[in-house]
Amino acid sequence: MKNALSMPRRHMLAGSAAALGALGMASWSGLARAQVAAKPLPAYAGWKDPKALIVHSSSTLETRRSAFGTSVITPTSQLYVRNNLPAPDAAILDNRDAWTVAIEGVKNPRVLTLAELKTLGVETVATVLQCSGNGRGFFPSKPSGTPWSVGAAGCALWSGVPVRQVVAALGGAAEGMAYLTGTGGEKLPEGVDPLSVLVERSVPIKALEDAVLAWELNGEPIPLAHGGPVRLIVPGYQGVNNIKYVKRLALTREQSAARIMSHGYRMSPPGTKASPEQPSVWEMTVKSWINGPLSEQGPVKAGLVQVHGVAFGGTRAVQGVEVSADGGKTWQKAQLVGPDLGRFAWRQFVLPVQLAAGTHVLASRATDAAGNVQPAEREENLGGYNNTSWRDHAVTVTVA
Ligand SMILES: Nc1nc2c(c(=O)[nH]1)N[C@H]1C(S)=C(S)[C@@H](COP(=O)(O)O)O[C@H]1N2
Ligand SMILES: [Mo]
Repeated sequence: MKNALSMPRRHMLAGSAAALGALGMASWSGLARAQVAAKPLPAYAGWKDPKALIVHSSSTLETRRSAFGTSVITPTSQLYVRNNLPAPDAAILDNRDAWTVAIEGVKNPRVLTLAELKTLGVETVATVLQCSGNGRGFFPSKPSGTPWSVGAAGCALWSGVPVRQVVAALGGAAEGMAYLTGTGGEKLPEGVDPLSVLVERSVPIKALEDAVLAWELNGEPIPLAHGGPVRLIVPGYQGVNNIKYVKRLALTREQSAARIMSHGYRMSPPGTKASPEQPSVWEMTVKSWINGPLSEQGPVKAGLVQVHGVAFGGTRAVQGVEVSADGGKTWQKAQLVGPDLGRFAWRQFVLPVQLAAGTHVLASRATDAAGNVQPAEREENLGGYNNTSWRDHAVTVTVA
């Protein structure tokens, strides 16, 4: 857990560096932890489980590594939250069925209410939702943005109407469309260029085969924090493409001109400036990490332990996972456990290991159905996106 301390410390520095001036270094990290623990959940997410979450800010809540457990679905009360703009007023949930989504770029464009969308089809998909900045906290370059560890991710069930059925009901795609573009329903701050703040993202049009306009999350109407009344789910694609409180869904010729599309969320090589020619964060790539045992709840007992974690392949199924108990020198095949909820969901894996007293570095490395192996090293980039490095995600456990 090499970054467990650097995150709260950095977080605290932004807030109250002056207050610490009088304190000795010994109380530094203890106070940092206490302050983070004391940070309350924001009102729109006040129903969440505070013990399972790290509150980075009112718009960034991270699931604790120790909270992921060994079953497949992440409970909604523990799921991370990331908002680029303040969430809309909760009043938008007063009459969910009256919420409208403008469907454009089809032969017969229409504004449909949620009640009307519900007549067009139903499908449920299990998918990993992961912020492209998950793992940013492990970048030594300290990119700006939330220094997430592993918890800007979860695996959840989304239920709604397949986008392909909505498109078919409206006469099919108009000619020449290349992208599926979703627009968030937030109220934009005044006095700024709307394109500089609008949450609008485009994904390649092929994504509409699997995309869903969802109204339920894990069997309940989607809470405001997660994009209710209606959210665009693009299974296997990085979090930012899954537009919350979606107001417009368009098939478009070009990518959105919003800054979050043109310059934000690009894989910009170090030393460059973000620009539209660089790859956007679209499909996720193969990744895994260990969730237990962890030393954060105290020393692990010598003897047999069940090393467990999660693995996913973006739009591809997980083929297998290997676990190392010696920092990546030797690997053993782990067992996939729990129900297989389809290629977009994560798999839990486990490997029984005998651990002697001492310090051990546990790592996991997943392979997807196309044979892509999770890399040892992260791909350096300005924004700290798409960190899939198994080395960065290794955990150090102290066995007593
Ligand atoms: N309308 C809207 N959709 C959005 C966002 C947003 O700020 N507004 N944030 C995106 C980002 S960056 C992520 S990682 C996910 C987070 O989803 P969650 O808060 O449900 O975990 O939503 C995406 N969809
Ligand atoms: Mo994100």
